Parts: sequence; structure tokens; C-alpha cells
Amino acid sequence: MARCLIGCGSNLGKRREQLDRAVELLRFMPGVTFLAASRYRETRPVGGPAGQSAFLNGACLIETELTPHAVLEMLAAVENTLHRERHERWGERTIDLDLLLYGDLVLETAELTVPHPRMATRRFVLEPSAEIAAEFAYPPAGCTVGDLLDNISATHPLIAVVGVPGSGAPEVAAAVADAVMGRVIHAPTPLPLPARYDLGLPAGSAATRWSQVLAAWAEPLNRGQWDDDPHPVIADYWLDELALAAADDLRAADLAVFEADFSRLAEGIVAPQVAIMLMADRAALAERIAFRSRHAHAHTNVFGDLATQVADVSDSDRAAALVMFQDRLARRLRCLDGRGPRSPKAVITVDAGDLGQAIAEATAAVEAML
Ligand code: A4P
Ligand code: MG
Repeated sequence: MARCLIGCGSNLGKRREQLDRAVELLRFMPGVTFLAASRYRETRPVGGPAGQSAFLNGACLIETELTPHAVLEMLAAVENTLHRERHERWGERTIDLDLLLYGDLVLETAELTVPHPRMATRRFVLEPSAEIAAEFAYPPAGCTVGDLLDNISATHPLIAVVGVPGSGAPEVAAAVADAVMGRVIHAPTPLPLPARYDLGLPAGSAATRWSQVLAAWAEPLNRGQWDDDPHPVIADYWLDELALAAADDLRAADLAVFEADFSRLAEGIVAPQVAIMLMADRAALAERIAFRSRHAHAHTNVFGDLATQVADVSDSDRAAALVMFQDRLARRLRCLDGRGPRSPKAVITVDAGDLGQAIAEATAAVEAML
């Protein structure tokens, strides 16, 4: 038997009746014990085409012997009974039922991702969920649903847009800040990728360079000078990226010094509640590196975060190195190599292949918090 948390939404037709019907149908499904339903809340539509009507959102808690895929099929059957039609992603719907959590399962298949990949920043999901299941564990962050709601309710949230050079993090951060009336913080210097990634940065004198960059990156995040502007702050970097890159570059003795500096500085800095991880594939990165080198003299800041080129390394090799670093960054962010004290509780992964699409996804994830 597994406990499941289910998110319900409707913004087309008789919203309340449709939600009531969905709850009713779930109550009488074979193999399902119904535990609780939240009240409904009216919420602003997040993402999707402009001009959509407001949603009613709620959540249900059930216990079931069905497998995760069978639960998904059951939800689809209920949606079909209530005339759910699918025209475009995030379009208007009579009913939407999402499997948010299935026990403590973490699963990623083509048809089903559990926990639901966008739930951790969604107030329209977390408020009704916390009402009926605040103690339900959210395994990716080692916390509860109630903690996730508290996390996005921080009075002065910091959102880190995280990506390798060329992923478009500065552009995405600036666009998100614009959309939510937030303040943007750009990395004071580019991420100095280690010499072994062969990106044309000078090797040697490494220890000094890393500690200078660390001081520069920590400065805007210093708790002491963090003003009390209530708007969200969107940074295009995460301090821990630096630790990860430095660990690749420094010799053991220098690394120990750097790590001691890092721990000391990190105590006084603000850690992000939310991270948006931009994932670009090798082809996209290679294309951007080539674009950047052709337009190096033009006044464009598109992908301005790409390190300067060296002639004898091909764009594709550099892109491959960046992809390697990106994978490690994603693992660190998702705590697959252990949770750190500065790890954000909410991590939203966004495909950075199409920058316009990435901006829309990232903006929707942040708007959903507010
Ligand atoms: N799928 C994978 N994992 C799951 C899961 N855990 N639960 C697949 C449910 N479905 C899952 O879903 C698309 C596909 O996701 C399914 O075929 C299933 O195999 P869908 O319901 O057909 O389409 P959708 O809901 O438009 O897509 P998506 O990406 O699930 O949408 P989201 O992210 O759930 O967002 N604003 C407010 N205020 N309230 C809302 O309820 N909902 C959305 C939908 C956007 N904005 C909203 C709301
Ligand atoms: Mg859905």
C-alpha cells in the first residue's frame, strides 16, 4: 500500500462541479482508499497561452495498492470521463489530475515523473497539499510538503539560475527578474572553468585566482548588506558551482585552503530557496560558442558568459567539456552526491536548447511561487 498525493485543477466549464466529480470518482475507484480532500482555491493561471481564466485548485490524499503507472492511468480515465481535451501544453482544461507524490518513490520514465517535476515551486499545488498532508515527505529535498510551502514563502526569496557558460543563465535570469519585478544579480566575473576543461584560461596562479573569484561572487550575497526589498532576487549563479569547479582545478593543499575560505564565507551569505537548472545539449552549446566567436566584436550580450576562445580547441570539444561539467552541476544541485547546507529545496530543470522556451518555463516556475 502506498499513500499518494494528487493535485487537481480546472479552469474551463463548471470548475467546482468538475472538481467535485473528480473527487467523487476517485472515492469509489477499486483499489483506492480515500483519505482526505483539501478545499479549493482560486488561483491565477501560471504559464500557457495568455487570457486563460482563473483556476480552481485542490489536492487529494489516497492510499492505494495500484502501481504508480496504474494510478496515472486511473487519473487519465477520470480526466476522460470529465471530457478533458488536450490541444496545447498548459492550455485551458476542464480537469487536470497530477500524481504529485507516490509514497517516497522517485521515478523518471517517459510517461511518468514522480515527484511531479514542477510541484516544488507551485503555491497552487503546495497550499492545498499542505492543508491535508503537510508531513508527507518530499524525497528530493529530504523535507516535507509543509517545508516546501515555507520555502517558497520566504519574505525575500533568492532564486538561482544555474547553468554552464553558454546555457544562457544571464539572459534567463534577467528575463525572469523583469517578468516578476525582481532584482537581478549577475555573476561579478565569469565562472573560471578549470584548465583541464581546456577553455583557454591561464593555468597556474590558480589558488589566488579562485579565492578572488570566490570573494567577488560571495559579495552580492552577503547577508549583512542584503537589503529588505521584498521582491524576489534572481541570481545567474550559485556559489557552490564555484566549489565544484575549483575542486577540479586545485591541488590538494590549495583546495583545502579554498574550501576553508568557502565555508567561512558561506556562513554569512544568503542561500537560494529555488534553483532553475538550465540543461543544454552538446550541439546547442557548440552552436553558441561558434556564434559567440563570430560576433565577439558586436555589442551583444547573448551568451556573453562564454569564455574567450583558444584557436586549437574545436567548438565541439569545448562543448563536450561543458556538458561534462553541466552533468556534475546537475548532480550536485539535485543532491545526488549528498545534501549541502546551501542546497536549494526546490530545483526545477529547464531545457535550455531554445532560449525563448527556457525563459517561458523559468518564468512560470517563479511566478508560481508568488
Ligand atoms: N506526466 C508525467 N508525470 C506525470 C505526473 N506525475 N502526473 C505526463 C501527471 N502526469 C504526468 O500531462 C502531460 C503528460 O505528462 C501526460 O501525458 C503524463 O504522461 P497533461 O495533463 O496531458 O498535460 P498538461 O497538464 O498540460 O501538462 P503538464 O506539463 O503536466 O502541465 P503541468 O506542469 O501540470 O501544468 N496554473 C494554475 N494556477 N493552476 C494549475 O493547475 N496547471 C498547469 C499545468 C499550468 N498552470 C496552472 C495549472
Ligand atoms: Mg497534467
